[in-house]
Amino acid sequence: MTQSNGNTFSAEKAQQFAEVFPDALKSLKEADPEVAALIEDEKRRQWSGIELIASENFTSAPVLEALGSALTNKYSEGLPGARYYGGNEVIDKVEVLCQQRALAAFGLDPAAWGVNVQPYSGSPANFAVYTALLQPHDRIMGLDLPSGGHLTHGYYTAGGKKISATSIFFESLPYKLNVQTGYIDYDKLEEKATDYRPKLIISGGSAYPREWDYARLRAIADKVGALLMVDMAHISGLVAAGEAASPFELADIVTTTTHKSLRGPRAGMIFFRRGPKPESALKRGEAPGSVSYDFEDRINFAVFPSLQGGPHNHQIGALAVALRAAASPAFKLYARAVVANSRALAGELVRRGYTLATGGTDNHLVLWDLRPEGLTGSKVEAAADRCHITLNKNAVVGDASALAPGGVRLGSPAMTSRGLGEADFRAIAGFLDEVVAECKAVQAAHGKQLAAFSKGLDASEKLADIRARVQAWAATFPMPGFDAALLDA
Ligand code: DSN
Repeated sequence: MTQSNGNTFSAEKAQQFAEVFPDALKSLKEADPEVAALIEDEKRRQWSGIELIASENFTSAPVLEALGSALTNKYSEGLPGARYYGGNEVIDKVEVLCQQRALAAFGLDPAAWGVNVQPYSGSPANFAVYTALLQPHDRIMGLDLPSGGHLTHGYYTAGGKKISATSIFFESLPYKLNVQTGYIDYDKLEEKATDYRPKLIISGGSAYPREWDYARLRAIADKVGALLMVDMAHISGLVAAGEAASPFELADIVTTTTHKSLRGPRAGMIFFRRGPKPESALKRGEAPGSVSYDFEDRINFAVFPSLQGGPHNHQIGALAVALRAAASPAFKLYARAVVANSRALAGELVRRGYTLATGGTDNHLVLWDLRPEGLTGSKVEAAADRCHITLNKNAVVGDASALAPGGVRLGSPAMTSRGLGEADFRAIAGFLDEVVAECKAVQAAHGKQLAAFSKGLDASEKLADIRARVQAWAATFPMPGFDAALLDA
């Protein structure tokens, strides 16, 4: 037997190998047609619909190649140069390269910022920061989940049931939106923080369509003696490209996922300040140059050994590939288009008479308030799903119940990765307008009760017609990551 690298094996060895590991060199399709077929189905789903989940993206073929590589085989607990396993000379290079590219992508000076690229995703990254910098039951303040915050920033129900581990292991008090404007209520936040004295204030969210006022957050954190962490997961691609304000000017710690607007593999990163503290960060009595940040060892220790085991080296390799791309001029054009497209979508919805939270957007997402239409987010999500338009229900400011959110969240990163421009996003607003009109008609005919309403959606010829047109339209755009022409018929 001869492998393509020229190595030859005796017939006996080849036979033994085939017996003990028959699938070792087969294609997925040969070895496991069932899973292969499901992957083909998912690729077809992604390619032939309109993907508007604000936290999703379509990553590139090289990122997928690194993600599906032999890097996944290696254990490498520890950090480059200090591992608990042998054989890490190559993995060390991969991780160091990833770290260097992470700092370069965000324009950071390695003397002032370090990064840990091992978190498996955003939630583990955030919990590692809390584990590193807080004591159990220390106080945290983050944007409330119904206001567009994230579970990991702390969440308990109105009845006091602690939902997020952040609220179980630490004490959390949310800050909220101004119900009149839909913008973050920084004055209230300051008032609450002054009373509550949190150790950590978290900025960042999953459904906030506006810029963050980092200067105000820094001032509040300084006033109450808190650290400031920015979870930039949603906007990290925009930050890398200079299309959103950089949190690095003012934050102590910055966390992110890597698969949203950054368009990498599913993973997480923690950036931490290092080196001497600037004068602005010194406490009374501390001489300039005499005090350094102490985050690095604590964060690295929290990631491993406190919380995680072996790093997912295939993710780290794939992230290195994505970060190289994120530093390119083409990515800057992409991020600019993400914001322009989101604004075009928002503008067209407003032009058609719809209501958006805050009236518009500064970033990659639009929060559409459907209450004036007499609809819930769940109903519009269900109707859009039947048209192969993927979006998600979302609370909007003033919602009485988190169980029946009054809006939907729309995002531009994924479809912008397929080359769509502003006119195309206005066309998407047109499809959404049709979906909402039909949703209203079905509700009028079948009533608000979910089972009857769902039956009405299933029977709607109008929705079937929209689906056919959406699929034909979506298939006219290029697809990153794989060749749609090669999908099984
Ligand atoms: N689940 C992500 C989102 O949709 O925003 C946040 O982690």
